[in-house]
Amino acid sequence: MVMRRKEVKDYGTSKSIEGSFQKDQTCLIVEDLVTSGTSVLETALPLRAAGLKVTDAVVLIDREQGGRENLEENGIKLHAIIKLSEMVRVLREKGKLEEEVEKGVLKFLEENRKVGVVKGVDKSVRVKVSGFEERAKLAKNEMGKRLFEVMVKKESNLCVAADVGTAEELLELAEKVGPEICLLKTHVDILPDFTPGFGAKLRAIADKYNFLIFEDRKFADIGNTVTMQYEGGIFHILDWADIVNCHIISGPGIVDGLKLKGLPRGRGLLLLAEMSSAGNFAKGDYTAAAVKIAEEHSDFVIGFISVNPASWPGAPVNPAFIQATPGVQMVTGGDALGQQYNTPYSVIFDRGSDIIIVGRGIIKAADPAEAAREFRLQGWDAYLAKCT
Ligand code: S5P
Repeated sequence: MVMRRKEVKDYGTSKSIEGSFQKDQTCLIVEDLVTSGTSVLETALPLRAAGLKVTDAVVLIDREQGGRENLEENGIKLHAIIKLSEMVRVLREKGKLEEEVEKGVLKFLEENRKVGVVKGVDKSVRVKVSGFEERAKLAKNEMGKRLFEVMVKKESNLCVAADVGTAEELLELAEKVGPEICLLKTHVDILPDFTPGFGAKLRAIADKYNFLIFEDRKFADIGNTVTMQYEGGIFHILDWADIVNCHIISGPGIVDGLKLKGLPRGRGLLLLAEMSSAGNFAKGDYTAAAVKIAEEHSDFVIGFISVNPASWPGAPVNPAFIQATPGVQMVTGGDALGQQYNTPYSVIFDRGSDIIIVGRGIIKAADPAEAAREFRLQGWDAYLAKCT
């Protein structure tokens, strides 16, 4: 028997699957009940990623709310001991349930027969999603277009967050994960051994493996100040980062400022429309404002850092924009400092994102190259599933 840990607190050392198993063995999932199938799918993901075959799931109760269909779409046959509608019928026959309760339950089931994997997403009204090739043609910014093209060429919608301790480690990591990624995300201000030559070294690796460089600077100041922060200081971000991002807390002037420097150099900008951390304030009107600013600056803005763009008012938003989502691990959970994780499938398929941003799930893995490959496959499969 193997067990999936629902919450993996320390991703560096703990394994998400407990128990003794070998690659290619078949694993049966056992759950108490199934509603939409999300929980079973979230269990299947890391099991499959570890090389186990998952083809069947046994549950006691099928609540008949789309679980069977959702699982079948993901190659898992559901075996339920009893359906909820049968259960209430038996209980009623044995005089253990009031007729009114039985009717209420049956009415609820009828009204909620097919739910999507994520609450509020009705699969029956899901719109067909355009592929990245088509969307590349819509992108107004050259860097946005290039990113779509790299994704298609490499069959990768994986961005690695290279939050390692030194510049040397970062360059080593870039070599290892380079073949699997479309984007490498950096935080240069955490590197104690940063030198002016860093940008050129990273650029050489990016060119070798055909990925883009995204400095996660999260600019947040007024337009005039960010022009200096972008171009100057010791990091000279403008010289080597293809893409940067900014908060919109200071208003649209920040985009004007960054655009002034970045657009002539062919760079692109992502706006932080949502955040992955618990209790953050980037939601509702704030998110809507980010979309508006992006539309007004679509020559420079290539898309958003987002968490659940499928739930935005008026979604889906303009397909010319790319959605990139942090807070991704093979299992849902979080860290001790507010980070919240969703699975690649849930991020791409259910929440309507395009790119998964994965940090510790890859950089703390025993074999980052192998972990990157696994995340790439999961992310790309979810994208393909969405397109069909
Ligand atoms: O809302 C956000 C936005 C970003 S860019 N939440 C985030 O976690 N990020 C970044 O994504 C964060 O700075 C880090 O570099 C990465 C997530 O890393 P992980 O180790 O939690 O996967």
